Amino acid sequence: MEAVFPKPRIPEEEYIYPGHLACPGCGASLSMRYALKALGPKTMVVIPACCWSIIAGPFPYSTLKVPIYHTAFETAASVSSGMAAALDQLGQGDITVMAWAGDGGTFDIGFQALSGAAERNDNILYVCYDNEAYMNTGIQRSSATPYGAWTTTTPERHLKDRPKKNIMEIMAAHQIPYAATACVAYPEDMIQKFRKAKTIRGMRFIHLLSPCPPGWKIPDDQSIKVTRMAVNSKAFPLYEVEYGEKYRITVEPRNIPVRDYLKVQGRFRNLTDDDIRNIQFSVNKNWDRLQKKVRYSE
Ligand SMILES: Cc1ncc(C[n+]2csc(CCOP(=O)(O)OP(=O)(O)O)c2C)c(N)n1
Ligand code: SF4
Repeated sequence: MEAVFPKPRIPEEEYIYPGHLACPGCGASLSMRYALKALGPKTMVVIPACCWSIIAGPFPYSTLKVPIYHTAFETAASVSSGMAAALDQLGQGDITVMAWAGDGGTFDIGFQALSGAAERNDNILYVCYDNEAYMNTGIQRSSATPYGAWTTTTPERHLKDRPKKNIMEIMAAHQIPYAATACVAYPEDMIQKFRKAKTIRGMRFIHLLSPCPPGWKIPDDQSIKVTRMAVNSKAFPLYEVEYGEKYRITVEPRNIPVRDYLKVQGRFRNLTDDDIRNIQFSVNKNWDRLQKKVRYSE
């Protein structure tokens, strides 16, 4: 008898053309593909300087079937706020304005504009695709780079010695209507979060872990597997926060040791057993804290 498979819940419509300029296995390009499947054609995308400035292609070409506005590194949020206000004035407030920035453009250089937009509760969807370094300019450390990672500015014997900035907690502290983490290894979860974000008015923030084979030093065909390990080791929990206080875990992790996630990536090749124990300790601590917040929300 022929097997009957359930209908996939991922929309079939494509808003990204094949043949774009990302490296093979790039999580940031797949992230955009899923995001637009969820948001649909009434979307405008604002892109500051980052890998996506290249992936989108040189003017007048475009990888996307929706409009893109390329802007300066630090201005994704302020440009998006202005566009959303203008669309409101034109009676086109049903268009989703999506800022789409890397971790450098979000955690670091674009942070002031992002915090301003969040404090004003501007009507934008701000998405950070986080590949945990400044990849476009050759793998330099950002404040999203995890403790112990190799980058060109945190080379061997000078590995990153500070923890990753907790951007979700910072955004939650602005008490914005919606903040969520997501990743390409769980596309249904990701699409559900983008759909939810689309229905909310005001500031929405989505933090996407986006694997980068050259930056993480993994084979091109391992991006999804490695990202799934990030979730299952609790290094990158999948959850959402409403108005800064209602926390919900959306994918229950399988509880694998963080060592398994670190060991498959060349950027963590220099870690000692002690380093890995310390990382496991802080992953456990963050996970406990998150669970307490979930319990407090109930
Ligand atoms: C004000 C300013 N400083 C530096 C640069 C050079 N620059 C372009 S892209 C980039 C790195 C972007 O990193 P990230 O936001 O993490 O995105 P990714 O490259 O990883 O996609 C830098 C430093 C710039 N364009 N503008
Ligand atoms: S460097 Fe990394 S983020 Fe940039 S296009 Fe290549 S795989 Fe994607």
